[in-house]
Amino acid sequence: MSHARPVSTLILTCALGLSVPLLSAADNHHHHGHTGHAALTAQAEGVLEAIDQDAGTVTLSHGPIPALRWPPMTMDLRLRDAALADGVAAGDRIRFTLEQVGPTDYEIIELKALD
Ligand SMILES: [Cu+2]
Repeated sequence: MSHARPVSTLILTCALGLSVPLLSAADNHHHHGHTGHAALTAQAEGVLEAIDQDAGTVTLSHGPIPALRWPPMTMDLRLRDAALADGVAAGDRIRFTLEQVGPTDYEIIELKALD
């Protein structure tokens, strides 16, 4: 393992990069707080770097995610359900779906290994 870069710094970078576009998108959207609004989700591919079963998180390297305006990066993400990591292992190429759960907060709601 050669994880020289602290993951927390990378998450912060990710969140900072997101805050401005998300705020302006919210302004344009005229959101009135009604329920039943579809959650923002995005699908992407990457490499699973590590699984933390106890914390319910994974570390992954993902390619660009245009829907979120994310550049390629390595980051930690929370699993909606820890069982999502049952069929995958560190080093697997994966496809995953993120759902936005807060202003700069995302959870993995689907995760599966690619061939
Ligand atoms: Cu990221």
